Amino acid sequence: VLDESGNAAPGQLQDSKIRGASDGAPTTHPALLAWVQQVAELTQPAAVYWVTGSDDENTVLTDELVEAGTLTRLNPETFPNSFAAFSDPKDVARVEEQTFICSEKKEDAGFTNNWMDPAQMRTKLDGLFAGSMRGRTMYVIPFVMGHLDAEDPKFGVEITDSAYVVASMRIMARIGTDVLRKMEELDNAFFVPALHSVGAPLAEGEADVAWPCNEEKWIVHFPEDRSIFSYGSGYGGNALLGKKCYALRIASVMARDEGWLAEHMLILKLTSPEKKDYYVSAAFPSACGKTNLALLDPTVEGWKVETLGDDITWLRFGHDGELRATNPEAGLFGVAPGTGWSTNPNAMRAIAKGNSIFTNVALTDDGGVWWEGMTDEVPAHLTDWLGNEWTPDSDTPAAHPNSRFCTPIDQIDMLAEEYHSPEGVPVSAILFGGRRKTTVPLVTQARDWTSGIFMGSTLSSETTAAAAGAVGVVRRDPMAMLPFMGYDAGDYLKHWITLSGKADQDKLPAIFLVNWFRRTADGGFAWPGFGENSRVLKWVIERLEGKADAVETPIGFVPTGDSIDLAGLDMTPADVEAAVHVDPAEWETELAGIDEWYARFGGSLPEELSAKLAEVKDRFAAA
Ligand code: GTP
Ligand code: SPV
Ligand code: MN
Repeated sequence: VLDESGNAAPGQLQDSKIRGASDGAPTTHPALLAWVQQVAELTQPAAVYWVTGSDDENTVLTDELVEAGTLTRLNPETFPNSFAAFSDPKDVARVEEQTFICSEKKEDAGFTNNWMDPAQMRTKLDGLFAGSMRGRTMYVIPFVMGHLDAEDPKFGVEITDSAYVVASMRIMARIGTDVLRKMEELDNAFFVPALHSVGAPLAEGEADVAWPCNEEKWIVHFPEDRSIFSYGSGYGGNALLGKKCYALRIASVMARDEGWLAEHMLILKLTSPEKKDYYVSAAFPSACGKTNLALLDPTVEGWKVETLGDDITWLRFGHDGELRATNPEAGLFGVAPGTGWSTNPNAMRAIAKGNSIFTNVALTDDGGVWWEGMTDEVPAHLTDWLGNEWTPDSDTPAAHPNSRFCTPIDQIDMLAEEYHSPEGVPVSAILFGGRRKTTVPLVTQARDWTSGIFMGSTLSSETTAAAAGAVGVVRRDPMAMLPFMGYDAGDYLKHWITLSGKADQDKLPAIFLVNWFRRTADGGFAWPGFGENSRVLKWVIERLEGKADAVETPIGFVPTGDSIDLAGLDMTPADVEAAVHVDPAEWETELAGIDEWYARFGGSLPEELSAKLAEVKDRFAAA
């Protein structure tokens, strides 16, 4: 049953009751062995399986998931080695109401996070996890966020009772035996323990359901311990614990303590017609356009875009004082609806190579997948994400609005080679953006670095289907991190200010605020978006080069009507002027909203930012 490394062979399991979870385990890492043993005793799985990450193992696991009805195998000719999963209809998005930061002190979690006393929470979790894996296999997934050969690799181990999570984590992160060996080599390195259970134990002989989960869901972080507990959900950011839970919430706390930044950002590389390379990071809230911008197919003449990351960026000031960005992930967990051959051909080409897991999309009659916006032509017949017959006359969407594709990042043809470099890339510009129908211009350049942090701190956006709850409500989402800051929001903003204050001020990136979602009076988009956003990127870079014109407004610099390249686009400079218009009446309301927002920070708001707010108000008053 065990191979030479002492691991169970693919598809064969260790029986935890007979031998104990750590007997025959493929590691000598003492803290890991002890934790696995302790979790097995608490959760009582039928078997323990140490994940190697091999292709054979993945084949066995996905075969089992197909057998169990969790995965549907797609047509191998059109979607090789690809699968569709359909979740419980009540388990379709991150659950922010049930997400907790259990710091020792309540004020360290801050007003943006749910908090519970850690001792009380531990008692609660012990109760929930006791016996929670009965009748199931407990999988142990060693993983690293970022590069295995990074200077200080960030290890984690996820224990989960969901094979769907194992198959998805294999796409989203570097996992398995190589990681385990590296942890051992580095003196049995520290790892973030991340415990996940769908919270659906099986009694002897009880049949399983396709998507086990629990009505009760808890996504809990202990920032001081650097540990994660997730109970009751099998979906995305709730369950793939390397992603939001580790690489943002826990990593943001590590970053605060170690002097770097963990951000909800994409990274892209732009090459100008003069063959100069620039790297741009952009923070937009969930389902507000990061993946689309990262994979942009430029429409503007002579410019090239390559991608490095689409969701999470770790930023460090390098030895030369420049801000360097890396992507800690290995896959895309992208919003399916709106991703199509016309809007995002690079994503479509990556998906078409196979090796993908789709969740809550619709199925075509020939064993493929479909979602709203994938093709201009709507199929005459589909099976919708709920398993119902669907035709274009149906009045519900075929795919859930938060349906996702999960695809290895190295299947992207336009992946920049620098993705593979642990040193990362120097960032020239940072964009903050949100989804706003009014008020916020297409693009605004911050007057200076601190004004840019002010823009980030007041970022606002309409809520989307990426989180459970109402959609379309405007909320403040500082640096697009509202659901992902692992500590007090004021301290988080202060960290941006103090960290950058120590950096080489001449090398700080320029900061811009963007809004692809502004509407015109007739309700249409004021800007065509998607590939056309390359025209805005061109303006951004030309601002850095001192080549593009701008108009000064109280909130910063916006393009003149003719400084945005409109060649080949059915738009006029007057349309650009409308898209970047700063309306004093709208801004009066906006500034009142910012006042309310800042009031919520109490004493923890950095005074540099209240000073910036006063400055913007003065500029409006003087205008
Ligand atoms: P998360 O993965 O949830 O963090 O989302 P994301 O920020 O990567 O958003 P994504 O790029 O997946 O886009 C979300 C939705 O916004 C999709 O339905 C897109 O079609 C739509 N979208 C993205 N970019 C644009 C744009 O430039 N203009 C318009 N109108 N819609 C866009
Ligand atoms: C987001 O909601 O920002 C996502 C999807 O990227 S999830 O992984 O579910 O967090
Ligand atoms: Mn995201």
